[in-house]
Amino acid sequence: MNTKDYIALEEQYGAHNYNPLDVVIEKAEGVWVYDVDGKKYLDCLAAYSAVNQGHCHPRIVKALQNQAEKVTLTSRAFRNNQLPLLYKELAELTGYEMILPMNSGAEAVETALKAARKWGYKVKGVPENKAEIITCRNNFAGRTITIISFSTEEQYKDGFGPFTPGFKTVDYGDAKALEEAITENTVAFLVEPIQGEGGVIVPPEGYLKEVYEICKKNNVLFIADEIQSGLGRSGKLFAFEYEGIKPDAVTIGKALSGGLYPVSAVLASKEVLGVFNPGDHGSTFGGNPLAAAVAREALKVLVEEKLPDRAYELGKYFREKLREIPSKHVKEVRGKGLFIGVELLPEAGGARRFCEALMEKGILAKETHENVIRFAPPLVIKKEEIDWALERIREVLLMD
Ligand code: IF1
Repeated sequence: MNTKDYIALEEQYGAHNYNPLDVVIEKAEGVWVYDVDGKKYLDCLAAYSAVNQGHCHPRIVKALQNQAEKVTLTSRAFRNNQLPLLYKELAELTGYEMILPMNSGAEAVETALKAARKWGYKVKGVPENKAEIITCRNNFAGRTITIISFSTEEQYKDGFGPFTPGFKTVDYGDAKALEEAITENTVAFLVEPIQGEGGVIVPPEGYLKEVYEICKKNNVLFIADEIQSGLGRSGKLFAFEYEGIKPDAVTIGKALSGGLYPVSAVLASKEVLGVFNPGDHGSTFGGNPLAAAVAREALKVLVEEKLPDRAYELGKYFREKLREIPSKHVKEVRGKGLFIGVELLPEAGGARRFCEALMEKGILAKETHENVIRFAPPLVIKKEEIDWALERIREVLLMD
């Protein structure tokens, strides 16, 4: 079978909830992926930052294999010997005292929202069913009905109502808007320190610090969604570190497993996650020993290979070089670490055609929000591989 055959099968049987590039990948290693026709590509998406450690990192594969031969799933009706070790290692690495493990990022966000509401009622004293949570325009936090209830992207909501009440949105980057939206029933502010799907939007310097202080002043939980920006992607372990704040709760996922397994979690204080009593919340696979073993090794790789520092240095280099390309199409190059967005001018005709041209030259990148090309390779990328990519990116950005 070749590329066309696989695409035909997918088109025939699969729901059409995606419009992927026509590349059929059968093997991946590090920053390189290989399609069924034997063509090689540099992966500049890293599965939306789930593969920060590089595809099929040998140490994480080994951890998966070893654990898979012992025990993979016990349910949380019983205990296992991997989860407590993940808890300890995550707590020591991040400085948070309590963790609730889930599987997908959306489940971690839902968990954080439930914790915030329950904290509002049980600790802050907000009247039952009156809790309000504030989010930002152009947020992306997952695809569940509650999460799309606060999305500002019409397509993500179309046909999925009625929506979950209790959410307000404010402009991202506008601290005053947050202050004005807070009421005595506000329990939390959920924000991405860098908006990924929103187009790799970095907020104004000082914004996160300002909104953090506003939350503190109003006894409102500050929840950072680091599912995409976290775990090294931004050039720090967490993107919120750039502003010297410590959120009340953090959601993580994606690279928590290095792309080997769905693993996510909420990190918070005992005051926040302590609101859950046995039976309040859970998940069949949440906290399973296979996930825990994989996540433990994925975190060790992140730390021992100094991936946040690599992202910081190489990201700075990548962005500088992108800015040097004299393309008539480019409006702005932005980002932090290896979380890079190249925004094109409207007259460039949309980012998709540039991603298709990049694919022809052996680079896989993804457009976001029409006019932005996202460059977010695995953090194990080498400088010479960035140079290899820059040559081709230059050719594409200089096309008509
Ligand atoms: C898709 C987007 C990115 C996330 C943040 C929570 C989640 C995500 C900041 C939910 C997930 C994924 C979802 C995936 C593509 C990708 C994505 F394009 F959809 F918006 F990265 F920008 N918070 N993002 O970025 O995590 O439940 O997916 O594990 O839905 O196509 P999840």
